Formats: sequence, C-alpha cells, structure tokens
Amino acid sequence: MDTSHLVSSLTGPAMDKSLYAARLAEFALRLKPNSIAVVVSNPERTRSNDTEFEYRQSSDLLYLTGFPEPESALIVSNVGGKVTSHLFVLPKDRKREVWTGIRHGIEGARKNFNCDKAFTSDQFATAIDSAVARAETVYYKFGASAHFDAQFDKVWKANQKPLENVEEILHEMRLFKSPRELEIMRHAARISAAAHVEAMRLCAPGSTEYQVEAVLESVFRFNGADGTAYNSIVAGGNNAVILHYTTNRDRLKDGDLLLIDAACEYRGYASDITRTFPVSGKFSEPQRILYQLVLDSQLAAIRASKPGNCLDDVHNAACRVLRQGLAKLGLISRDVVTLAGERRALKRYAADHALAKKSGKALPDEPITLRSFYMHGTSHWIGLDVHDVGTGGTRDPRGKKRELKPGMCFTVEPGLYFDKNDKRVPKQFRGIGIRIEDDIAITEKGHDVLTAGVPKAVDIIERIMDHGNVIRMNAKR
Ligand SMILES: [Mn+2]
Repeated sequence: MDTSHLVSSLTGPAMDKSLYAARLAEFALRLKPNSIAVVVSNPERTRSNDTEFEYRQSSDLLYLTGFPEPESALIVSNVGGKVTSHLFVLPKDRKREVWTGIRHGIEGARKNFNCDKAFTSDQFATAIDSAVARAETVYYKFGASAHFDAQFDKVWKANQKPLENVEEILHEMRLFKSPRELEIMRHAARISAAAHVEAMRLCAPGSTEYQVEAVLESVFRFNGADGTAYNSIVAGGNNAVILHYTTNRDRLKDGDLLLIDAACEYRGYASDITRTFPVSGKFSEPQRILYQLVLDSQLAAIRASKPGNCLDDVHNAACRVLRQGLAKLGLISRDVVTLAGERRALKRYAADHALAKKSGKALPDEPITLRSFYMHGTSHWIGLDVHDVGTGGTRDPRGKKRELKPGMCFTVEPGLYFDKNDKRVPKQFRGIGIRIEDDIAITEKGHDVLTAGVPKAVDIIERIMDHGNVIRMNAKR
C-alpha cells in the first residue's frame, strides 16, 4: 500500500524525507564513535475508562523521524564507522486498524521514514540487546516511557556500558531551527494570529470565555492546525491574574479586560500568543496606562532580541521599562527602580526574614518590587514543544555565555498582574491582568516577529473592535 500521502498531504509547509535524512545524518555525526542512541515514543495516556487522550508523538522521535505512532522506537548505531537507523513500529493489523486507525507498519516505516530497516515493536528487546553489546557507549534518557525504560534498563545493567544523555545532543540541535522549520512555525503563527483577530472582532460584553475559546479553536482547526499547542487561557477581568487560568467558564463584563493566551500547533510545531484587550472594545484610562506600559516593555525586549545578546538581556530590557513605569505611577518606590536596587531590597528582606524567624518575631512584609506584579520570566524557547528544549537563558551546557544566534526561536511575554484584593495598589488598577506575547526568530541582522499578524497597538485594537455593523456574540442589537 502506498502510504506516502500520510506524511505530507495538506497544503502548507511541511518537513520532507530528505530533511529528516539530513537531520538523522547530523545526529549520527554528533555521536561518539562506536556508540548507539535510542529514542523512544511517548506512551498513550488514558483519559477516561477505555478512551485515550489524543496521541502526540514524543518531540525527540518526531524531530528525528516524523513517525507519528505510539509504541515506536529508533535505534541509531554508529559502530565501526558505519551509521544505521532502525525503526521499531506496531505491525499492520487489519483487525486492530479497523478500530484504532491505519498503521504505517514495517513497510510504510521503511518507505516513508528514512530508516535503513524497520521491525515490529516486539522485536525491540532482542535488537537492543545485541546493539548495546556491540557499542562502547550508549545514549538514552530514562523517563519518557516506562515500557521502553524497563526493556532498556535490563539490557544496559547487564552490559555495564557508559550511559550518555541522548537529549544533550538532540536538544542542542532542536534549539536551532532550519529554514523549513521556520516556515512551518511561521505558518502556525499566522493561523494563531488570525484566531486572535477573530476573537477581537467577535468579543462583546455578555459573551463568555468559553465562546471566545470556541472561536479561537475553530480558527485553528479550520486552517488545518493539529490542534491547540497548549490549553487555551481565556481570562476576563480578575481571572487574568491567575497565570494558568484555563477554566474559561465566566461571562465577560463590560469594563473588564480580556486576556487570551492561546495558539495552535501545526505539523508538530507550536505557536504561542497572548493578547489583552477591553471586552467593550475601548480601554479605560487606567487600563490604557498599564497596557501601554506592558507594550512598551515588550517592544524594548523585542528590540533587545538580536545576535550577540542572550535571553537575560531580553528579560532585563523588559524589566527596566516596567520598573521605571511602575515607579512613575507610584506603584513601586524609587529605591527599587533599578535591578541593583531591587536585589538589595530583596537581600535585606531575606536577612530580616531569617532573623525574625530565628528570634520568633513577627515576619516582615515582602518589599514591593517589580516581582510583586510580574512574577514570571519574559521568554522561553519555542519549537516542537511550546516550552521548547534547549539549555540556558544565559549559559550553554559548557558554561559559556548562551548568545542568541540565527534560527533560535523564543517568546517575549512581559505582563503585569494586580489582584482585585491587592491593597498595595491604587483601586483603579486592581483586578487588571495584562500580558502581551509574541514569538521571535533570531535572524542574521536581528529578529523576525513570527506572530506580527495580530495587532497590539491600542488604537488598532480599538479600531478592529469598533465594528458597529458587525454582529457580535450575544451582543444586544
Ligand atoms: Mn508562552
């Protein structure tokens, strides 16, 4: 059976066989001589009784092979100067396939997924036994699959071969996106951007968080995305101060802001976008002031996203603007307006706290600093995983400064969060949570904003939302 259509049938950019072959060759090149590397699939996970969560291949196996099915594994051997790749897959089984879907089988695996040889999954135990015996070094990482861990562990313990972490090689490779990967990520970002614009157009007082969620996710699916890259956060009003609010059950109120952190995955690659806008379509004065501050901080961080800088520089650029803005508004004091000042204050607090604890005195209040209202980082890598692998905001695995280089992709997502009960802030700012997030790719000259398709300037957001003649969800006509 010709199953080549299963690898890349939809329109839109995709990986192809030659790119996977090049990747596998590059991976083999990075292995020590006379070694083998084993990469295994994620297990299926039960959602309810006898039904499973939608299956998602482990990102490492996906990266090396594109093979999408569970109970699969890859052994790459680099012994005696000869590189081979063997893929272990579920066998064709007409009766099972009627229930669980078409399998590539051994033939499909060999034909469409670049391996030198393919075997059935139940041959893995025997194969790993002889592969480990022949190797001087073995690369593996425990923890992905209990099933394969048990089989590997038995053989590895019996053979006493030095163990290296396969992720150290793979994740360093995954940190740098190839031109085709960037095309795929740009496509994912375009779909997510369109979804955010649609949510802005349709949102109105009286509609609900889950209706907005439905709008977003329908745009993802309609445009051929795999699905969501992570659970959608659609948080009206004070819900936005809960960083991972995914309940999405409340009604949206006139006068509140709406924070949406939602994006799709396309051909295995994630996008990640956050926008915050007024439910009514018009920012109130306090909302606009805080929103503009977060936006200015995000723009400063994006400007710092260039070769030679590191992620800490990006974070510091964002924080600098936020600290100055908060000091100007009187939300933090002048002596914590710099990073050094903030560090001093927190150090003093830690010492006072320890002392009070020791002597049984009343514990001091934590000083009010940027960390009180912005408690997360500014960036994470993005790729096959939404919080992608790759070490180091500052240092690489060798302890050298982790400079940003072309092909690296990450988010820039500063925010400010003022709980409705936070007595440390003026009333007009309480119950406001704002985050603005874009996906950035580092280029030779600087950067490319992959998610530029969704506006973030105050006037443009207000213009998009000001459609008197557009029928909005649940809006009174
Ligand atoms: Mn993010």
